Amino acid sequence: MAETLAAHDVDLLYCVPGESYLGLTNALNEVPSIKLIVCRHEGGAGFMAAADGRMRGRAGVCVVSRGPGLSNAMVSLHTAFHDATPMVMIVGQVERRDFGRLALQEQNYSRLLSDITKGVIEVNEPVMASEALARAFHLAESGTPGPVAVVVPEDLFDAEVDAPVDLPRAMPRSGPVPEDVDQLVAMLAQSQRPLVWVGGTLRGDGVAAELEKFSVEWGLPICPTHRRPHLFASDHPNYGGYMGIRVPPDLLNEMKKADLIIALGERVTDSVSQSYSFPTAPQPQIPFVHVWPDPNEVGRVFRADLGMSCEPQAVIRALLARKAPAVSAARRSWISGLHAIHLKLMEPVWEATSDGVNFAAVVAEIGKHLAPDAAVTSDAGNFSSFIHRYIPFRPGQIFLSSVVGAMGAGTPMAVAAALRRPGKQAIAFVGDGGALMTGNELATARQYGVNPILIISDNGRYGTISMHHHVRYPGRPFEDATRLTNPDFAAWAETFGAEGITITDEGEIAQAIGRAFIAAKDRPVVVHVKSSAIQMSAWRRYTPPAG
Ligand SMILES: Cc1ncc(C[n+]2csc(CCOP(=O)(O)OP(=O)(O)O)c2C)c(N)n1
Repeated sequence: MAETLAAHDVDLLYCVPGESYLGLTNALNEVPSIKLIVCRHEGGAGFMAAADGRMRGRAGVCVVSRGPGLSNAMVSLHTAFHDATPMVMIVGQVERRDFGRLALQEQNYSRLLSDITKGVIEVNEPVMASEALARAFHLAESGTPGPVAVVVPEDLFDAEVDAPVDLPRAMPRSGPVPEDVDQLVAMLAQSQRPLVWVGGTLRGDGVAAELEKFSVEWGLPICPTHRRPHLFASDHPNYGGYMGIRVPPDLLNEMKKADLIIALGERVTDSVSQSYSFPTAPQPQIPFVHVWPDPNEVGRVFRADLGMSCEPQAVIRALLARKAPAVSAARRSWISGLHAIHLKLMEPVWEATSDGVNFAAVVAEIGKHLAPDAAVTSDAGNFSSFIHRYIPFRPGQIFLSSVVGAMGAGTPMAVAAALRRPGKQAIAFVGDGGALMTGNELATARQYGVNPILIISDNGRYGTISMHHHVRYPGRPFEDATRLTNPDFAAWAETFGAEGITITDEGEIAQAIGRAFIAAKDRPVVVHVKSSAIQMSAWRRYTPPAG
């Protein structure tokens, strides 16, 4: 199995050790090309593997023990499944002779993981182990990418077999059929106001440059979707706005004047479709083209006018091979109108806050320090709205997060980014809630000598939930359901051997953030920001009732 992993180019293997797979860690002694990264919680290990899968476009790999280990890791499988991220999770199972006896930590993984994996492969014959892993990689990476679990009984790891290592299988890539390209060309020719949404399965060598060329030659506004802001340069004149959760009304109202939506490699979830209202599900109110590398996904929720089950990059290439019509004046003004709204929304202006730092000011300052190849990760929470509003992302940078909104992803994903991209910036944004869910992976960063920067927005509560409470039950008290008593996060950081920095006032931001980037040259950094709770998000403020 160790050799099969190496044959699949696995070089980092995330784990929390377990007695159920000792045979594998023992065998890894003989495969030095694989580095084992021992984490502090299986949720952290799983999020690191998911981040690795997204960065490489190949399955990230995680090994966990049965029962409690796998249960801890499930949050990452859920994330990878929804996010269409390739991932392989190896699970050490009870010995074969004990199957079904409810032996220590035994679980039925085919049942348990059926809704959060693409497949569960149970290996019961040693001779099948290599083949099972090769199949798992293939399943994880092909079609709609996703997580696959490989369940291996403890005794099987020690069995001697004479079986060849199963090699990686050729990845089938599908292109568009010519008739569909003709139809798309005709739809584009008729459209005055198209929108192109780009999402997570838009991938492949050179895709950023091709997308840029496509947008210019065909006169198209490009809108990165929820949590994919790095797919198109925010300052490019064809950038048509960020299609995230709750698009601000000024931008959304303009977007709704579109007469064609082309979703390229975007599933079009409720987050992106503004709760299935744009486009409306199941019947889109405007012509809708859906491109996704899997026929089971195209047409699953929306009745697309044109459904193309192929690689989104192949569609871009097919259109670049055709002659684009001249870009009309109407089209130009549509694109520049959208872009102007986008620029206006991104302007670095914010109101003063009296109960702590406006997190907008911190995020905008970090944006100034980001290298062209920086990795930025985000946990789930309202603080992330500032990232999408105030950081002008561009290709070359990478943004990692749980698109399905799992708290706890931000810190481990930054550790994984720092491990995968040595010497490059890795910045995690987390809330005070998420910070203590997986912040312990700072120890993993220390252990392996990588230096992510964690920016913790401490507003003293699970702020997102406060906001939802406030919106849904106006006038009703909600503080007790969401308030948090927090540690001194800078002091907490120091106990890991990280640099701890605290920001309590806007006047301190520039100096503190500058110091953070310098300190990260030789150790991890935690910046504890005492954030305003009144500034609930980048778009919404709250006025607490008197008294
Ligand atoms: C693992 C997990 N548990 C619970 C939730 C529900 N949830 C979404 S946002 C949020 C609060 C986040 O609080 P914090 O990290 O402090 O960030 P803030 O919203 O205050 O900016 C919660 C509890 C979730 N998304 N993921």
